[in-house]
Amino acid sequence: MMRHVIPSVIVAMSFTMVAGCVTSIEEPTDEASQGVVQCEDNPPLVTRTQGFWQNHSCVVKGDATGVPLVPIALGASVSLDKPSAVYAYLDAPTQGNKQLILGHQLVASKLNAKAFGIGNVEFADYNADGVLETVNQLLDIADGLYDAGSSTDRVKMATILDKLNNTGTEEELYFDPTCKSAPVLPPPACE
Ligand SMILES: [Ca+2]
Repeated sequence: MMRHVIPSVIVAMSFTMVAGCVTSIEEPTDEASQGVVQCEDNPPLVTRTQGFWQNHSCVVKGDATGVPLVPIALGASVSLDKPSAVYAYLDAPTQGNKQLILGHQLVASKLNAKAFGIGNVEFADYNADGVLETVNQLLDIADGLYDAGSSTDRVKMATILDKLNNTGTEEELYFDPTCKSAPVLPPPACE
């Protein structure tokens, strides 16, 4: 009896192992051959500052990633449609204008979210309810404050977005910021 049972168990096990191996080997091969890049649930928090975005209009235009990063909306009524508009907006002196102080950081944060797919990254607990807001949630709140927010709330949000924009500056870029190399598509965002 044992002589019959053991071989069949071994045969069953080796089929399972082969099936497991085939599955794990073929998936990445298929993705690589199709050029499909999987989204990451926890992508690295890559960011660049206002200064970077002001000085890399070619990236804003889409020459580095193949995807234009404009238009960038601020609240419900302002839209920066061209790289030159982004440059001019970031170049305007704030002179203590809280809406503009927030707007500068908001533009940079939205460019970071678009370029680096960091919208779903949890970053800061703006409303102090013990739960971190994601970058996208913070951007939504910031849009509302841009349209109609107190000076205090605008400065509070600007400070958070400033921190965001400075947090990932040491992370490597996946594209050539001089736009001299072939464009590299941005990583897909996870739903
Ligand atoms: Ca919260």
